[in-house]
Amino acid sequence: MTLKHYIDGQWQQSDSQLSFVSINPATEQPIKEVAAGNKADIDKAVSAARNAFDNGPWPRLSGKERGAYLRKIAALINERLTELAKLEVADNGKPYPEAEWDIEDTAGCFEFYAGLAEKMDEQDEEIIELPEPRFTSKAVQEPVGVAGAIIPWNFPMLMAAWKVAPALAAGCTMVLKPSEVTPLTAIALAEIAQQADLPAGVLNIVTGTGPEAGQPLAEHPGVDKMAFTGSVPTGSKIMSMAANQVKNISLELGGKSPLIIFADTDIEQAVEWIMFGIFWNQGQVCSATSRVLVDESIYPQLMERLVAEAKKITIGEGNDDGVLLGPLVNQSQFEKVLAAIDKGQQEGATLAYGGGRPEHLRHGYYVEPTIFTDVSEDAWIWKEEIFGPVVCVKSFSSEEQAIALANNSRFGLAGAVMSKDLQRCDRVARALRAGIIWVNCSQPTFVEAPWGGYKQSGIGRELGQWGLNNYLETKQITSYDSGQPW
Ligand code: TXE
Repeated sequence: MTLKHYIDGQWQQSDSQLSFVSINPATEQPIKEVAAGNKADIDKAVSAARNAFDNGPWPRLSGKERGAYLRKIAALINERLTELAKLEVADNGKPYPEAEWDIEDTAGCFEFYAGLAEKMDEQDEEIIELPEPRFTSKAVQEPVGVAGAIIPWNFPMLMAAWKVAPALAAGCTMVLKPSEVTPLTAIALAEIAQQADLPAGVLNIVTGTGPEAGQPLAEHPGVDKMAFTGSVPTGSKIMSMAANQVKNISLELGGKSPLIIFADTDIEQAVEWIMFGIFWNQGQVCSATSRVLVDESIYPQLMERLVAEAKKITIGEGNDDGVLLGPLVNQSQFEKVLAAIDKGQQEGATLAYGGGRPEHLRHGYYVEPTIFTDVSEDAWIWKEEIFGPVVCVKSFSSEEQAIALANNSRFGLAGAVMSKDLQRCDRVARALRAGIIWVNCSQPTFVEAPWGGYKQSGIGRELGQWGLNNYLETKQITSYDSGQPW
């Protein structure tokens, strides 16, 4: 049975009558057939969202009422936690414990934005002090309207939540297109929305490819705002499509995030954060620690410990006990990562560990944890996002050199610094040109704190109050009270 689109509160077949197959990357076997959406499906979904926004109750409900729906969604996600985590493992390949964090965080994201929706009732307007006593002015916040969201495959359900939860909290209605690589938990989210009695048209989910379903969504004149997470080239296309209609956009794109390790850092801790930073989710993380800069005085010891720990990583099917590294998400990502490793070797970098498909795994898109050293600053593998379990390690001789090396990138999503000298950490954190900086750690992400990139890593911030603001317009209302007008 082909899984359908969720449009206007109903399960609808695709206009195309076509479907595509979602593949389990550990077995390379099909999981489910999913409707292949096209422009006609997107048109239907956008008119449902438009109607729900223009004529339906959603934007007119109080924040408390919207918050109650979001809390119900969170509760239903938590009720299905194990099942959803298993679905994520099957569709994406990640180890089960990581999938469980994702689903817990997905529920947490809906809870958090329920809280912000509730607060909106009290913070409905801000009075503005004017130098002119004859006038009073206030700023009010209103939902942007119909929001479109296009998301990737690395954290399928969590990335849906990062967009759906704040949009709905703000009073927007939404059309979501999940990645064609991992559509299954987004479809489960639609079931949950239906079970939570979310009014029809508030959340619509159309599955399909980027060109067939994503592009008509981004180009649609009925969409007031586009939110996108994915690659730089696709983000750039979305930006051009939005430009034609001067559409509000937010983009969360790739990265090549550095971790700077100073000589006074505990080497064992440094190794732990590097390993987590680059190997969790198979390195398919926009903020992954893909460049490591180490003070030259501790470089040899750190490399020795890093390689020793990488050797211990258990690779295998995400549901198996003790597995730390699952398969990459699909064949194309597998080939892309192996080609990048090849390129690194051709460019003259030293392969300190890994570099291929593990010999004992004959099926599945598995790549060993891979560590490169002697990487030149001009090397492709130093500059470009690989999006796999591949880390480049380089030494430095001064703080200035470390900062310069870290900042010499077209990306600026995240960065990290480790040292016992907290003043130095703060100095370096401020000098790094990136939107997220971790001190003495790497990767921990909190729904309360802003998330987004500098430079080509994107535009705008998600999460926290910043995430809600993405879906709000600010309106000025100024009144003439009394006295001489001019
Ligand atoms: O990304 P795309 P892909 C990076 C990572 C990865 C590379 C390619 O380096 O190797 O991107 O991955 C939709 N109009 N990241 O090809 O194309 C597509 O259907 C509208 C980093 O999967 O950006 C999917 O839903 N939509 C990233 C979404 O865009 C289009 C996470 C992302 O796919 C479209 C993922 C079009 N013309 C990959 N073409 C991160 N920042 O976390 C595609 N899409």
